Amino acid sequence: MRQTHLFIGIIGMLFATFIFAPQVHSADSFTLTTEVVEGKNVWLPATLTVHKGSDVTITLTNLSPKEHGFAVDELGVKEILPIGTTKTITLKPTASGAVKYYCPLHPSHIGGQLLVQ
Ligand SMILES: [Cu+2]
Repeated sequence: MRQTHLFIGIIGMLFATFIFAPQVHSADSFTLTTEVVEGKNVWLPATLTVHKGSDVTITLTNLSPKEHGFAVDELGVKEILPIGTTKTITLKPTASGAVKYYCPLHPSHIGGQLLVQ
């Protein structure tokens, strides 16, 4: 009986270790589209939560009737997407905080941010 309790205790501890172990995020991936919403060009989603030091993959698709771009100055990213095209980029955030992304072709285009944790 004592051995059964010991066995259950060990299994419980292993289970708890597995469940409560810190989650390690080594990769993040997102799909963004540029669209026209209420007459304004927008990248959606506007906020991407990513993890410092992880490889972030972003697939960009331009669904609007104009050419648009995607740029993140801090990470050296600048892409131009002709109408109806898709590009996949990868980046690796190295510092925590909010990093702005925007369309380099249209200052009025609503961009967004990467929240690096
Ligand atoms: Cu644009």
